[in-house]
Amino acid sequence: MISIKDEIVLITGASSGIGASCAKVFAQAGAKLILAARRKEKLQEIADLLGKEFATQVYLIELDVRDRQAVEIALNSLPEPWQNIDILINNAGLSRGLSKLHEGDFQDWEEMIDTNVKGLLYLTRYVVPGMVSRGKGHVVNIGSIAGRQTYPGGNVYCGSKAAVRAISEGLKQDLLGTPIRVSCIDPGLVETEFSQVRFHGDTERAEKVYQGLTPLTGDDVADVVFFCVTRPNHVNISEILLVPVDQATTTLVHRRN
Ligand code: NDP
Ligand code: 8X3
Repeated sequence: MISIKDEIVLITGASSGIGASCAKVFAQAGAKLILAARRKEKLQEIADLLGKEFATQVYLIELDVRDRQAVEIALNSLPEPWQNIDILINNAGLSRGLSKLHEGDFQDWEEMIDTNVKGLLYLTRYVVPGMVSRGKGHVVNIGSIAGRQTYPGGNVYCGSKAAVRAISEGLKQDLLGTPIRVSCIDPGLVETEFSQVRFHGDTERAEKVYQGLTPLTGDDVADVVFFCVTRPNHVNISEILLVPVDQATTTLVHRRN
């Protein structure tokens, strides 16, 4: 296992769920964190907690990853000690709705594609050149089981995550010959704010997604991200699919009630 002490880790979507769990696991190991999301007050709470618990140095960016110019400005205006990003965790993402494609909502589609695909591309495009010129770096993209298996009503979300998978593979190929590593982590059901967001705050519907089964937690996924990043430098874990024991495929799940 390699040490990530004092490495600079940029995590998008760090205000909740998997991103917040990644922040904790990397803080515990002594990394310096750049945390990005739209809800700065949530980021601030996490930074305060990590500062108290692990004396973590944290730099916060209030950022909408869909806004290319904002991404460019945020990255170009990083204070000097924060500029050399060692690890990029492209985690910001969301699903909206579960409609049939031919009845789908245009705004939902745009939100998913702009966040999950274009946002990930923007971050990657602005961060990876520095990694290449320094000869050091790791990009971890959070994909999904949904990028491997489409389910009814999943159409555009599944398409966006299939794109994450293809983009991760493309980036790995394009970086061949450099020491930069690229991993795509594809979780199954993880209980976070994900379903709340998908169903626009309908808590009852969101809770049903996890009813009668034991879902993954954000911490479970963060452990896997941490494992990938701390392998020896010559080892690249290209992809991982992790699911709860109660989930076999996107639609085949075991519920106890
Ligand atoms: P959460 O809703 O708990 O977290 C999503 C994070 O993404 C939040 O921090 C949110 O922050 C951020 N985010 C959303 N849109 C934007 C944006 N435009 N700009 C910046 N940040 C944004 O869900 P999860 O933790 O579950 O989701 C994290 C990733 O994991 C996503 O990519 C999701 O697709 C993926 N995933 C989730 C699974 C699950 O079952 N939960 C399974 C497989 C993959 P804010 O609102 O403050 O901007
Ligand atoms: C989230 C998992 O199956 O709800 O990516 O789409 S799923």
